[in-house]
Amino acid sequence: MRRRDVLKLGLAAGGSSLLAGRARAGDPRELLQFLCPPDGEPPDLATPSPPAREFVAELFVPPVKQPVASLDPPPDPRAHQRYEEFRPKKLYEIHEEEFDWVYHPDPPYGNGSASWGFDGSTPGPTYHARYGEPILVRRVNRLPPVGVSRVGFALPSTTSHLHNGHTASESDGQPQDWIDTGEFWDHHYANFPAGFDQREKLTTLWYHDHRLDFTAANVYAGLDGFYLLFDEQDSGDETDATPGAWRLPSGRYDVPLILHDVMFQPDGQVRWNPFNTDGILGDRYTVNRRIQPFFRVERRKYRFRILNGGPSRFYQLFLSSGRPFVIITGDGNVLPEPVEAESIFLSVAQRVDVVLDFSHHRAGDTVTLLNRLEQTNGKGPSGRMLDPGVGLVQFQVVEAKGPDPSRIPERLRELPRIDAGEIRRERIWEFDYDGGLWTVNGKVFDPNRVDAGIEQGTAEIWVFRNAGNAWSHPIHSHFTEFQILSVNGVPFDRTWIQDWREGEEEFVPYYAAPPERRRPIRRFMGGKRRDVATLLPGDEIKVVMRWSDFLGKYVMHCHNVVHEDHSMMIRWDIVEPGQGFVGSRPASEVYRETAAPPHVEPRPAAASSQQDQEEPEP
Ligand SMILES: [Cu+2]
Repeated sequence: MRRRDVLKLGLAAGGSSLLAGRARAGDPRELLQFLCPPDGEPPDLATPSPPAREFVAELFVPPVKQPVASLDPPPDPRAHQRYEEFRPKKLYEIHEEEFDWVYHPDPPYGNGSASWGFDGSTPGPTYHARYGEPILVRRVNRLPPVGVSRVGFALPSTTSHLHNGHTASESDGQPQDWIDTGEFWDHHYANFPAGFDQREKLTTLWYHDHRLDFTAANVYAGLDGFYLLFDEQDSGDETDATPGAWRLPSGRYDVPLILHDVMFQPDGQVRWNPFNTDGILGDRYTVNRRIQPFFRVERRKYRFRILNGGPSRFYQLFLSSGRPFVIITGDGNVLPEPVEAESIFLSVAQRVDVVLDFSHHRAGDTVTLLNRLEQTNGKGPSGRMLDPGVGLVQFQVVEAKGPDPSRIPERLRELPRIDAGEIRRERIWEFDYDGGLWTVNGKVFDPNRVDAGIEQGTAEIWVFRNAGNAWSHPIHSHFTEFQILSVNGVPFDRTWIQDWREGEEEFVPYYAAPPERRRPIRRFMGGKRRDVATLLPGDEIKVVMRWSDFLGKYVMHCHNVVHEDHSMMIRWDIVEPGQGFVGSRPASEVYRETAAPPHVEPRPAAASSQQDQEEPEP
C-alpha cells in the first residue's frame, strides 16, 4: 500500500480503524501515521531563512581532541568486550553541551543560534586515532534537560555512534543505549582492522548522535564530529621519510568538511519541522556549521575530507575551476588507486577524501566548491543539474608559506578478499512506505526484536531493494563495510568505479586501464567497497559483508535520518557460531539460553554516573 492509497482509504473510511489495524496493538507509533502530512510538501520553506552573504563567514576548522591523564571513576573493564586485549593507550573525556553558535556574522545570525555540540563546538573536536592504539572516550551528557534547553526540537538524551567504526556493540552507540543529562557512557575504540586484515583498514569516520526516534533532530542540533584513523602508510605526516609512508597533505593541510543544510527562523534560531517525515531540507548551506564560508588556501596541495552530514539532502559536487577532483577514498576506505572525477555524488552520510592542488592557481584566485544537484523535497534528488549551482565553500588562494612536501601515491590500498566459502546466508531487505511510516520488510524498528542472527566469523550476501519509485534511501549498516556485487543486476567488478552518464548508471573499468590512458570520470558514485548503499528509485543493490571479532546488537537503517526515525531500521545481532537464524525473533528469546555480551540485555546500570542511580531507567 502506498501513501496515496492510505490517504484515500483514510478519507473513505472517515476514520482510523482500517489504518490502526496495520500497527501493533498498543504501539505508540500507531499515532505517528496521523501526523504524516498529506501529499504535497509541508511548508518548511514557506518562510525563507534570513539572508546571509556568501563567502563572508570564515570556515571553522574543529580542533584536534586531546587526551586526559585519567578518568574519575576509572573505566570498568567488565563493561567491555576484549578490554584487556585492547587496553586503552589514551583516555578522552568529551562533553555534550548547549551553547550559542555563530553560523554567520551577519544579523540576525551574528547573535548566535542555540546549538548542541561537543566541548563547545559543532562540529565537535576531531579525533586523531591510530591503528594499534586503542582508546577510551568518556562521553558526558551535560545538555540542559527538557524544558530548560533552548533547542526545543531535539531531545537531550543521547547516544553517539562512531559511523563505520569496527566497534564492540556496547561502545558502538546503539539507538537504545541512550544516556540522559548528568550521565556518561564509556566508548572503547579498539582501533584494529576487521579480522586483523590490514586491507580492512579505514580512514575517515565520523561520530554522530543516534538516539532512538530523535537521531535527525539531535544531529541537526549539532551533535556530530570527525574521527580520523591513521597508520604507518596514512601516517598523518607529509614529511614522513619512512619507506611506504604515503605523505598525503597533513596537519593544517588536512581539513575535514561537513555539509549540512539548515532552516532558520527570522530571529536566526535553527528551525525544525517534526511533522515532515519525508526528509528535511534547509535553504542555508553550511560547511562545518558556517553558512557558505570562505577558506584561505596556500598554493599547494590540500586533503579535504568531505562528509554529507544530512539530514536528507543529496549533493553533486563540482569545482568552479572546472578541474577534476583527485579522489583517494570512498566512504571510510582508501581506494585501490586515486580516481579523477569531474563531479562527486554524495548521499547522506557518504564521505570522500579529495586532494586539491592549488598550485595550479595564482594568489588572488578563488575556487568554489559547488553543489549542482537539484532536490526539492526530502524524498530524494530530482537528478536535474542546477546551473550554476550553489557555492558551498570558497577557497581563496594565497602564496605558499614554503615548499609542498606532500604527494599523491599511485597505489593506495587493495580491496579485502571475501571468499565464497565464508558466505553462510543470503538476506533480502526491502525498503518501503506503509501506513505513514518507512519500513524494512514491512516492519518498523523495534529495539527488542532481532531481525537477523548473524554468526560471528561468517559472511553474508544482502540484497537492498527500494520498493519505491519516487524516493531514495542511503542504506547504512553498522560495524563492517560491504563490497557491492551488483547494481540492478549489473555485476560490479573489482576494477570498476561507478559513474553516471546522461541519467544512466555506468560502471567504468577504471583500474583496468593503464594510468596514462585514464580520463576523468563524469560522476564519482563510489568504488566497490562502501558503508552506504545509495538506493535511487527502484534500485536493487546486492552486497557481501562479513562479521568478526565481537558479539552483540547492531543496526542497519536508512541514513536519511528522518526516515530512520520513522522508522526505517532493523536490529541485527552477531551471535555465536551455530546460533544464527533467518527471520525476526524477540531479543529475550535470542538471549534466553546464552549469556548476552556486555550491555546487550538489559541496559546496564554501570554506564550511569553515581548521582543519577536513583533515577528510573527510561
Ligand atoms: Cu530513506
